[in-house]
Amino acid sequence: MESGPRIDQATLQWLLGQVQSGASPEDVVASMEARGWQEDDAIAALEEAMREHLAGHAREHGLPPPEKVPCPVEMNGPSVIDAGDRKVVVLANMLHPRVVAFGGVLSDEECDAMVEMGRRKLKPSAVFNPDTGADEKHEARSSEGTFFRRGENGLCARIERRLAKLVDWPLENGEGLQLLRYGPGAEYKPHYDYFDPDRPGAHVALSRGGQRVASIVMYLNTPLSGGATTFPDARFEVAAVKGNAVFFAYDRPHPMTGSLHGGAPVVEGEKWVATKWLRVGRHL
Ligand code: PD2
Ligand code: ZN
Repeated sequence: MESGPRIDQATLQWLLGQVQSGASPEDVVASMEARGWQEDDAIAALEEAMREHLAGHAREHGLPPPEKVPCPVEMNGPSVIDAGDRKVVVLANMLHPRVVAFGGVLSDEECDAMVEMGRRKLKPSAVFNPDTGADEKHEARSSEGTFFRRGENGLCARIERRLAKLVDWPLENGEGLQLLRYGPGAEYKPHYDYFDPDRPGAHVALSRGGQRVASIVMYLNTPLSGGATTFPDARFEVAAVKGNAVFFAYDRPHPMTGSLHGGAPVVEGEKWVATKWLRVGRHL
């Protein structure tokens, strides 16, 4: 991740004073330009000042510092996003927790092909055990699943390129796709997707690209009933509709992100999803 320009303490304090006195970011940049700053440098300096400020605030309160997270769309931004080889629509956009529901991320044919590829290699789903660093079977997950390496085949590679463009996050920071099948009654109880850094096994997961900062769950079919992705803190859920997806981001490994989420029980029929997790750094 880029580190931005180093700014001196006096500039930092001046910038924070401006923000704290209620000046909008546009106003601050305009007054910096009036003092001879180039626009790009002014924006980078303001961003750095805000990062410093938030990291200091986090330290004071014993919280992990916030990381930069993907931002696929601003509030009241475009309703359609160009994801390279496909136009994707924005169905819902929430700031806290940070959740975006997308329509038409995958075509019907792509969904069907993913299901067929996954069907051949399904196993009972495992959960990362933060104490041992191993993936293990867990009662919270009654689905079956499998993984594809990044770029494992042409379809995975195409979807990965599209997702990277859609959420504007480097392809190399993405884990391979995970495919899950839930039968009737199967669910994924509410959980966080980040790794708890205080647990003994976390370093195993963190050694490959650092923290997870966002997840994208793509629906590969439409269950007859149930199977929504739920966000209990927001009392919000995203219905599982074939080809659609839900993106959610968490800027630090802490419940304050409100990113607790689950896969509600499938009431009737089955549910297939593909999940993409995005790391702060390159996942090698
Ligand atoms: O299948 C889902 O809706 C779901 C819900 C929560 C998937 C995941 N988490 C996941 O794969 O992390
Ligand atoms: Zn999850």
